[in-house]
Amino acid sequence: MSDYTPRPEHKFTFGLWTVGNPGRDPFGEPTREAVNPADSVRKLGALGAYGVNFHDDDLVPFGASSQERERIIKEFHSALDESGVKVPMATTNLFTQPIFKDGGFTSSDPKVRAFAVQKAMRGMELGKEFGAETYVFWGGREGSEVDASKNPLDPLKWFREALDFLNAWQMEQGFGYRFALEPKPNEPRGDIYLATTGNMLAFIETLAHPENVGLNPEFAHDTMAGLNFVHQVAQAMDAGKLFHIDLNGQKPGRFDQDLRFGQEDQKTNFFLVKLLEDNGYDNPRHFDAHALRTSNAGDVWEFAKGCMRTYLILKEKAQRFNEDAEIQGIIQELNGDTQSLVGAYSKEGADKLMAQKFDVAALTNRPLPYESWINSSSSCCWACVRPVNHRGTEARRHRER
Ligand code: DIG
Ligand code: MN
Ligand code: MN
Repeated sequence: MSDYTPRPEHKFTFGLWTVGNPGRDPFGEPTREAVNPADSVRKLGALGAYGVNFHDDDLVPFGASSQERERIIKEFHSALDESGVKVPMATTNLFTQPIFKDGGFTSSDPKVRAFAVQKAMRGMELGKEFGAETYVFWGGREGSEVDASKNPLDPLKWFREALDFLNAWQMEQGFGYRFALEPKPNEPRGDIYLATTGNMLAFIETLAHPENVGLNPEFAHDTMAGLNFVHQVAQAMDAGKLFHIDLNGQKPGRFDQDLRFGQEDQKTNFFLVKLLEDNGYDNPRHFDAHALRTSNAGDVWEFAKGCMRTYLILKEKAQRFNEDAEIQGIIQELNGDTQSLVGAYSKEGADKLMAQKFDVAALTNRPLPYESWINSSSSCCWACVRPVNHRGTEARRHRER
């Protein structure tokens, strides 16, 4: 029997806002009691999680007194020390308070923009209090419903100004943060600026210090945009910018469901885990997901266990995929010719390429046995990719194979 027990070395992390989500939604009141951040830390530690992340307001409520802030910080430190749970990432809530109703960094009001930058500075100080190394920026309110309201170039200019200021400041403070920008196409705004991983990658290169600014792509967000999330993550990885990742479940064409990792598109989840593990991704596997509103307090921790267990099952399936002789035989047939006939430019290479003769008919008719895959004895690998243990005859068939 495989061991799907999460351990800190797996680097699974959860936001306080995930396991602490009280079940409120736009159409309904909370279905669960609020969870004390220190209790979340202890329970996540007991489940084998590596870390916990927070928005500033998740830990220290907006407007809390300095005495309350000190008490909370002391209690949180104790829980972290007792459990060994780390704080790899922190971020700022620039989306709940009404002041940000028309944006924080991209508000048309310069005082609101300045207040948002100040709040982010204080959030960075709080994150550094607990050793956070990555600072995420998700612009939940950085968008519009009325494009007549502002020149679309201004929000980009204002967002850049905020990030360049905050990066220069945190460098001067010696915080050593890496910034991870998180795209989303819409919700809660009608449209959100810098909507996808590709938009963010291009935007990063316009910043004063792009070197320590990368991506925090989220499974649900690029999926909402109708994109192949694995391809998005691969491009961030190719650019050396996959600083963090938000894992969850999502049906295409729906609002941001933030479902348990593996609850929906397990095939894409499989290829995502395969991409991360095959390429040595070594940053946190962050579950930015919520238990269903129907879950009671106990079921929330089953949700947390399910996120981590799914990842470990898919990680094992990816290893089996890579070791399966029949699957690798098909891949060899498809991709066996690994040479490059173009390569780095040279005059000789160009002359040779111009003179080369190609057998277009043969190249056109080369077999691409994608369909044969499903009929191979390994085809049940798609079945056994499902993050569940097979029962009865299916289990025996898998064991005997
Ligand atoms: C939403 O997907 C956002 C917020 O939860 C948070 O700012 C960020 C970090 O995971 N994801
Ligand atoms: Mn989301
Ligand atoms: Mn997220």
